[in-house]
Amino acid sequence: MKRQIGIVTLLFLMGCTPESTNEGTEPPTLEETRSESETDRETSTTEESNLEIGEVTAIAENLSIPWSLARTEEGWLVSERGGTITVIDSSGRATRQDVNFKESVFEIGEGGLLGLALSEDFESSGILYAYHTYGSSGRNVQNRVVELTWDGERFEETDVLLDEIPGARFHNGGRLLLDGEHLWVTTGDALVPELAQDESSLAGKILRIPLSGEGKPTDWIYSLGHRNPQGLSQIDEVLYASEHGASGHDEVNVIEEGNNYGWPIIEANQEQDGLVTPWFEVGETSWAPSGIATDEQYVYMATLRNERLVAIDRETKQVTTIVEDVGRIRDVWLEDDTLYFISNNTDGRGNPQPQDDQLYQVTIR
Ligand SMILES: [Ca+2]
Repeated sequence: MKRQIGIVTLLFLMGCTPESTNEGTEPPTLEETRSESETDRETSTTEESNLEIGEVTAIAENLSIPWSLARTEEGWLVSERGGTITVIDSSGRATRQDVNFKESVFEIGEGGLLGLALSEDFESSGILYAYHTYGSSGRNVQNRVVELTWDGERFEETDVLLDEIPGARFHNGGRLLLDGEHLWVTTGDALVPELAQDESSLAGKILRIPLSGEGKPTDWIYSLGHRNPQGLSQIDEVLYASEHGASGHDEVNVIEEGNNYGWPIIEANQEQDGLVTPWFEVGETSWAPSGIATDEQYVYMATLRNERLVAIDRETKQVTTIVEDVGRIRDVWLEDDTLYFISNNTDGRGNPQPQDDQLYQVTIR
C-alpha cells in the first residue's frame, strides 16, 4: 500500500483549539498562567528544508495499540500496550507474542506495555528492556523497568531493573533508550504535578539506570521537573526529550544532568531562575509528541494529536512536515536515509483504517 505525501513547511501553527490536552481527554492540571506575549512563539524561518521526502509505504499491518519500535537484524519488534510484542520479519510478516512478565501488565488509559530497548548484543543474547504499568485501579498503579529475554519463541522476564515508579491512568512516561552500560528512562508525573519537583520521588524524571544496578533509585535521577516525557534520543552526546504540555505548549528539551525542567512551576517559554526553559515548544495547539529520533541536522518527532511526523531543524528550529496522512503517530526510528514509524489509531482516540495500526517507512534523502 502506498500513500502520497507532501512536504509542508509550517510557517505558523494553525488555528488554536481551546482545549487540547496531552494525548486526548484528561483532567486539567494547570491554570493558564502565562502572559499573552509569552504565547506568541517565535515563528520558523521560510528557508526550504533540504529533505527530499519519498512515498510512504506500509511494512506491516494490524498492530494493536503499538507504542515502541525497535530494530532487529531481521526486522522489528513493536511493543503493544496490552502487553504483547509483535515480531516483524524482513518481509513484513508479523507475529504477536505474549510476554511472560512476573507482574501482569495493567493496561489503563495511557498505561500498559510502553518502551522497549534492545541490548547491543540482542542478536546473540536475546536481551531487551521493557517499561510497563502494573498494579490495579485506584491508587495502586505503578510502573517498572524489566529485562526480558527472547529465545526466538517467547519473551521471558529475566530481571527487574526498577519498580515502584509512580503511575496513574495518564502521565506514565515510558520511553527507554540504551546508552552503553546505562538505560535512560522517562517517567511521568502520575497526575501529581508536585512529584516532578520532589527529589525523593521517581515521578516526572529522566532516570539514568546503570545496568549493573549500582546505587539506589534516587541516585539515578538525571533531571527533574518533567510532566510526561515520551520521547528520547541522543546525537553527538546531546540528549533530546519530548514532553507533553498541559494544554498545548508541548516541549522538546535538551537534557543535561541535574537540570530542573520546571514542571509544574513553569512550562513552555516561561522563565525562572534555576529552571530550564525548553529548547523548542509547539505553541498554543497541542501536538502531543511521543517518540523522537535525531541526526546531525534534525530532531524527527512523532505526534499523536497533531497526526504528523515532523522534522525540527536543530539549528533554525524550522519545522518540516514529513508525513501527515496516516493518523496519530506514536514512535519513529531513523536508519540511514529512511524513517520508520508506527501509527497509533487503535487506542480509542483515533480513526483506524481497516489495516491499522501499521508500521511504515519513508525515505528522506
Ligand atoms: Ca518544562
